[in-house]
Amino acid sequence: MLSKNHVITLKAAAFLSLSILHGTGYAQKIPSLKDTFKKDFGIGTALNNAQIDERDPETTAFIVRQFNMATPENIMKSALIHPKWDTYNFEMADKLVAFGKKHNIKINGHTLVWHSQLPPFIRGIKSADSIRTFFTDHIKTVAGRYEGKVYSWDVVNEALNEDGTMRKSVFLQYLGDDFVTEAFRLAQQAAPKTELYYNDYNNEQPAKRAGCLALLKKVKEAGVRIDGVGIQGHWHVGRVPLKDIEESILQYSAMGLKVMFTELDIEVLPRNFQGADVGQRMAANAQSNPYPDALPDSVQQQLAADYEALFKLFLKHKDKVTRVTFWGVNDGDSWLNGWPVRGRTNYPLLFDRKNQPKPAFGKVIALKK
Ligand code: 9MR
Repeated sequence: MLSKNHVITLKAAAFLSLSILHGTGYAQKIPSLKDTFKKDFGIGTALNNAQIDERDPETTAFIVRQFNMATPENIMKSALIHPKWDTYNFEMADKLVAFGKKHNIKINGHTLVWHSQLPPFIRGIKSADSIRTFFTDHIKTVAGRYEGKVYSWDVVNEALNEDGTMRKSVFLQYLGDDFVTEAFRLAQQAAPKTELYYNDYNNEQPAKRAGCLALLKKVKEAGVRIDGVGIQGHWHVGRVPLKDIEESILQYSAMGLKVMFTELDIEVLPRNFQGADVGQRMAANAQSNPYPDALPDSVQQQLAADYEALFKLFLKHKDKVTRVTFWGVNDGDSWLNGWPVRGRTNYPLLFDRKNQPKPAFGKVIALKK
């Protein structure tokens, strides 16, 4: 039987070890992803406003130790950076560039042309001329401003449907099929020294991949520069399509493109569809948030095995894969806590809500030991 004093002592000891774990220097005690994969590929993360603002010094130290590349999760999207027809708001994007410079983190701009998160004034435009003016001014202004300041751009994001045909976006509707080539042409003029990429989700799936290969071939055949393709990598635990991913690495790189995994996370909660179409939602029910307190060990182990298999594959093709970016620093930051059902507790990344490494982190690091 433990006495009351013993219990207090035990609690104090637990508290002390936790404080040591979280205190100054904690970030330095665990292995670093970017150092571990230094000779293989870049390791990136998505950054939100609080992280770019460096509101918490421990978080900043953690980010700087783990990652050497970063993509803004939202602040460079057109609704935020170009809120009105003739008004741009560069404040946060400038801060991000300064963050990257200060901490030696390469920035991937995200994104110049996307059908989602468009400024509200777009809805009022009903002429091809005006859409073309917006499209041209936007690319020239934003890509031009950050030339020499960002390392790369996701020039066009998510232009394809699941069957490989072109998505019916406002750009397709008013500018026609060639808008993708035109976007790269404009980006190339405004940012001749910046790497230019096409980015999408599910573009490792055979039908969408075929459409993606054809689209990117068209850009190349027009004599316009495109440097790489991003496979976002929003996958599901126990169902990571390794074979399709490997085929995709081989086929995209055979076209002379760098291959990147740009928004990696592995969903562990129930979902009745695959992908990352932000327009899709799911109704909440009694089963939709099964792990509000902790991830069961069996799922944790499956998640670890999935990440291990993925990184094994990335390493096998390290001559073709140039970057692996996680869509968030830790589980608490992930957009998957709010989509496609609001208010869930999700566990898709390598670090838990306190930036503690999960078993998946250990498996990934162990591949290089
Ligand atoms: O993670 C982003 C989330 O905070 C936004 O609410 C959402 C809105 O569209 O966009 C998320 O990021 C998306 C990325 O920009 C493009 N691919 C899918 C990502 C997840 O939805």
